[in-house]
Amino acid sequence: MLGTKHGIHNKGPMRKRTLLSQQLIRGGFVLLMVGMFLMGSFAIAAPSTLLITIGTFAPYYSPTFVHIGTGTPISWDNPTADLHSITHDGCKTGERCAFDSGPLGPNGTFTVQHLPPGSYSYHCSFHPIMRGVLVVVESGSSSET
Ligand SMILES: [Cu+2]
Repeated sequence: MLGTKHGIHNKGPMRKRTLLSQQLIRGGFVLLMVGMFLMGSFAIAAPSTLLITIGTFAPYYSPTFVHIGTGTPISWDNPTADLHSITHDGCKTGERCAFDSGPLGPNGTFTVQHLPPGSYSYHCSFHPIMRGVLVVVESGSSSET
């Protein structure tokens, strides 16, 4: 009998405690979801390739100016019907040649990886009017303009 009474008396606080823990669990779940979402988007942003599209008209390299963190690969797509190249200016001036795609045909893609930090201006050897700039910084962040 005493046990049953105890049981009844405990029901009130027990239920409150259960509700509180349910709310805590729900709150924690929401935080977990937000955390997973943020981590997911960072995970996608860091290693994904930055794509530059070659065009027949200005801006010939789009985006023309790219500010990128080390470790992010950069790819150029050539959807035009012409041959183009992605040639670091250093290859022409006799300085260090950081990258040169050579002739890149229609639907061709050229990818550069593991560029050391620095500023790289580049051009198209077929159409010197086509110019672009890569700025590589020591970080995982990247942006484009
Ligand atoms: Cu070109």
